[in-house]
Amino acid sequence: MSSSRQVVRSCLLLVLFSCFLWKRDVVEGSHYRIASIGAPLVAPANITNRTGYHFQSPKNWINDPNGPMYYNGIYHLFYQYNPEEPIWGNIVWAHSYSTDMINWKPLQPAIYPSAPFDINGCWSGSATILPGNKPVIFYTGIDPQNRQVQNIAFPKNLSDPFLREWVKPHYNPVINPSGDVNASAFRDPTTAWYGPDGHWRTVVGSKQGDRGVAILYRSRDFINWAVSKNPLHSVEGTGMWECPDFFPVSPMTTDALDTSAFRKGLKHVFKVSLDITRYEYYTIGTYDFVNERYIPDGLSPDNHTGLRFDYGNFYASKTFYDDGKRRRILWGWSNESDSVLNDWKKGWAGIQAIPRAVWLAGDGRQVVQWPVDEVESLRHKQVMINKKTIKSGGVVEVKGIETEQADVEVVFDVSSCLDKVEKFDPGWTDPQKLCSLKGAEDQKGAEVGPFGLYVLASGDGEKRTAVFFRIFKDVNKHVILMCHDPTKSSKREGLYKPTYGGFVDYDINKSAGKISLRSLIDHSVVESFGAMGRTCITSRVYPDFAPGSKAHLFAFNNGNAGVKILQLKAWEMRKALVN
Ligand code: DQQ
Repeated sequence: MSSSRQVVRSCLLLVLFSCFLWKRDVVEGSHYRIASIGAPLVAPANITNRTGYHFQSPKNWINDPNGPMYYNGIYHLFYQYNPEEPIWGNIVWAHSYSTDMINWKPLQPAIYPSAPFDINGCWSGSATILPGNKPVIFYTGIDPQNRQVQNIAFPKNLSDPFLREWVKPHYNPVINPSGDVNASAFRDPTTAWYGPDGHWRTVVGSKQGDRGVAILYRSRDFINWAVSKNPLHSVEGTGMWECPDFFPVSPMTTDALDTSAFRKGLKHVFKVSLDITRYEYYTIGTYDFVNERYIPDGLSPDNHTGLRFDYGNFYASKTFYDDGKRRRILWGWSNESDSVLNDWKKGWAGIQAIPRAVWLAGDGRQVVQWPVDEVESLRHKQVMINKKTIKSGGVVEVKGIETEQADVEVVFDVSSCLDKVEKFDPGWTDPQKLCSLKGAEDQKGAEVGPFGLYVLASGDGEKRTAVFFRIFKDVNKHVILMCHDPTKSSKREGLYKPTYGGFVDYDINKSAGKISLRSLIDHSVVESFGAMGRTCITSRVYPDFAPGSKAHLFAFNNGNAGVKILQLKAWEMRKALVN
């Protein structure tokens, strides 16, 4: 190769590599340059693989959900948004509202760089409703020295039902990175909670060396904040804690609690988004109010072998208490796994997963999640399959509906073969690796499973995303693995197609051999809920069907033992009105 061609080639590689870095959200240095504040969000760009009922913006880049809240009968969702390009940068808080969390209307950006305390970017944060029904936003601003500081903003006019304009008091920032706090790792304040001592508290994500830290602050008036002697929680070796979330749950009922609920016997959930793995982990534990500490239960390891809301592409999540329907709602961002080049071609990047109700499981060992009921209003034409056995190596096609935009609920019955399952190796501690190792096809030693669904499949089944279970026997209990395998989802170049997996902590014997699976399918996203929401996995896939051909849906079984579909219901989904 001539040297000039080599130079051109290296430059091209360099450009592509830097795009990749931006894309993975690793580089979050921010230089603010934006011309279009206040401009209405414009019509959709290219519709290739664009979702039909997931939250997204008409064009450009979106990431973290910010400050979700329910206020005077209206749901608000803010989100990290680049008004100019389909890559991360120029970050503002875009704003949409809804009455059902499924259909959304856009408003002008609520918060955008305008003052020294946020001139280099308005990063993630949350909303709190203060006494007198007054919302306040807490967010991270990037100041002229690129320090991360915490600011507040209030609605300009409380009688505007849409809370269109937000005002930032001149006394911002209200929290500075003082003492030995790392000013470039100090962000994402949580919804504040009100303690019985008359103080508000919030935590800000940070790191000290390699130790992930949730720094705790206290305030009487939401303006003057004092740092607590100890962090609320910290764990060595976990790196930067982004988007912490902290909320109470009740071990007695599935009823949700306001973030400030405080009484004996409550448990708390503490979640962090780990910058080094780009996955989230949560624990369930006790909030020791007197010593200002959160102590995770021994049951849930507090590091990257821990519990996850979602074992797939789901990050920077945030919950809020919906006092309209008395539930806690979880929002999470699902990044593209398409090539950056294609994001540019599409003109958009990033979606929010369907909001999920979240509550503590009856056994107290984990949380359970379920898509908000409102999504069912999009259910349209329905088909059903009852009591059908899928023999080893067989498939059953779900016919009669369009399945590119669908909701599927299936209950499998494996009671007849639970005594035949293969042996579990206790060395298999990483479910994601196990899913890649075993795959959806593997029949070597496979007795019960892999069985599940092929979604977004071509008619010949060659292209497909597999959503499946595989069951093993440990010494005295069954071990259930749930996986998403998108390796055959598309033949297009440059896609990131990781296999995802999680164990399902579920006693299949107690349910007489039955296990359920629900998948929300929407063009380029598949969100699956195993065992009624005990294990959840989200994947982004980009099926490249031949022109004019449609997506197909199959139930499959690649284990040796026959598996019965007790009941399968599938609905075509209507398009939601999204922004
Ligand atoms: N994204 C925001 C940060 C946050 C990160 C910047 C998580 O505030 O830590 O867009 O995705």
